[in-house]
Amino acid sequence: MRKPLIAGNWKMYKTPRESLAFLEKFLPLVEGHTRDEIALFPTMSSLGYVLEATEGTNVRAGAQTMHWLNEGPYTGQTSPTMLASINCTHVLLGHSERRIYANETDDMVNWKLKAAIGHNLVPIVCVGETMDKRQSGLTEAVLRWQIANALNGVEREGSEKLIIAYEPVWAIGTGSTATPTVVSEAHRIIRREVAERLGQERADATRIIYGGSVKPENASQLMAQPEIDGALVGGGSLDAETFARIVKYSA
Ligand code: G2H
Repeated sequence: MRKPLIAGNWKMYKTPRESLAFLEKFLPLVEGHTRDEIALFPTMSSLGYVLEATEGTNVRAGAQTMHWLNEGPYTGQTSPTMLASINCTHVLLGHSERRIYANETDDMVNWKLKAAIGHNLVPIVCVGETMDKRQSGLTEAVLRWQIANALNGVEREGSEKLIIAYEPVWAIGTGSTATPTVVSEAHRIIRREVAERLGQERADATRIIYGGSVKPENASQLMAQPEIDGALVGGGSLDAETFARIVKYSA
């Protein structure tokens, strides 16, 4: 039984003050909600405040990225040790915006995943094809390649917390959500590849969530698919009431 995860990726939005104002509205709206896990991914400047304000609630918080090393001369970076030291529990890895704008490679995602596992963080590895690749019939090849590289050298033991987010690049922030059928097919490809790398049992237990223009209007249809174990929500997570409706799959 895979418990769904509904995660809000705030990208480069919200000051600490705005983050806390969101929580003041959001926490009462989802109080007592246990059907799904809920997590928020604020900017690094807000993360400490959000972690403190969500302590003891049913809402977790994580980082949008991290470095794979524990410390060093890497200006602008935050390490897994630093995240763990502020009781941060989750981390997004390889989001397509990191791959595109910060030149994050499959190798880096792999190093980061191993570091996250080593620090007992919940890693959410993002994969997804561009429209170009989909139109060239290369969706399966891209997804298998990204998963195979991310999991290179990752052992079954220790990968219990692994979550994969399928985020087709063409559906991100565009308003055009992938249909439940398209998403389910992609999730099946991903699960098969995870099974090849980590065994069927681990693959069956691994949550695969969908991201790309998830909104209250399409959440229930997506979440009704047995292959979809949750959502990674960008734009739809910025407003407390809207995100609470997504958490409750209520249009
Ligand atoms: C995909 C998603 C959140 P949005 O990036 O990770 O964003 O819901 O705005 O498409």
